[in-house]
Amino acid sequence: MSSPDLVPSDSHGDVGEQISQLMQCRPLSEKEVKILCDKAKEILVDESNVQPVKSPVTICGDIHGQFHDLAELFRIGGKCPDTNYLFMGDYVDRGYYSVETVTLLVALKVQFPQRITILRGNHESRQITQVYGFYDECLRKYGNANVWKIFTDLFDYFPLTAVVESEIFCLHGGLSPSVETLDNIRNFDRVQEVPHEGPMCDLLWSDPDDRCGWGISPRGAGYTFGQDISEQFHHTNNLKLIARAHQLVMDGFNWGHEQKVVTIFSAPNYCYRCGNMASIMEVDDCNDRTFIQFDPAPRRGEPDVTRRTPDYFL
Ligand SMILES: [Mn+2]
Repeated sequence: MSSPDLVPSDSHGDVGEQISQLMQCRPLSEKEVKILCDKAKEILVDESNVQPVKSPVTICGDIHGQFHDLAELFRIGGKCPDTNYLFMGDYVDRGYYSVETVTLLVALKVQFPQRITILRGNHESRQITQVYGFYDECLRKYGNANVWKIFTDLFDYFPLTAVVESEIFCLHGGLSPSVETLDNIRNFDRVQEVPHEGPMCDLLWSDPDDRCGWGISPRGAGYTFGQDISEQFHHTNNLKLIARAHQLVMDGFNWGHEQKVVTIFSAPNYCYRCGNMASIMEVDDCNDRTFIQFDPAPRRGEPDVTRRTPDYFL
């Protein structure tokens, strides 16, 4: 049974119109989602496991269904396609608007395939989304699990990693003891559910650590990796930086391993209660990097709903 009050009628299949509708936080119909995801699959299937990306580009971390904060991100970072974007996964779960968030990003991918790259996070998975909110949200908003099935089938096609100008290696989690070179990553078949172990799992689950070498991850998936591991990976693959997401950091970004690794987190006040700032990393056409931090967008129903003067550049 559909929920007509929650899901507006078809916007006639025009992706530009759908993007306008989604920017107002109004989800598409199930039929529109199916057509949109079919188009997205045709684009994503041709992308590499290590998708090459050109600068300038703005690199973003976890969003987790915080739609109004994603709108704020576009307000301060610039709209796509005026600004090129690289998102490093975890679009769904936790927040209340996973449907609108992931549909908007997929619609932007379809409309501007050269302007936005959307990598896979550990939450872009059938198993994880059944526990952390996306599945339930789809049931609530559409009355059945069809939209959840359509999206989780599409997630299998999302690229796992990207490299900006052969310098910045971007991925959701981190390194893997089974991966020495970028060619190792290029050579495996990513079109599958995120496995419980192995290189594809590690890339989406691992975290950098202060301890040297490989460690057992407290998450129960992936590994921790030390500065020695990061340095060896940079050396082998002629890289300058690993940009990754996956961990809440209170300033929105956090350097590790003597600036060989940076964590970027783009969900301000994560889960509407963590009190953290969010950030995005702009890489300009000289490959110079600037972080822009931002606060949560005002939420409906909260006392302060007026727009504040932006102080993001302080
Ligand atoms: Mn994650």
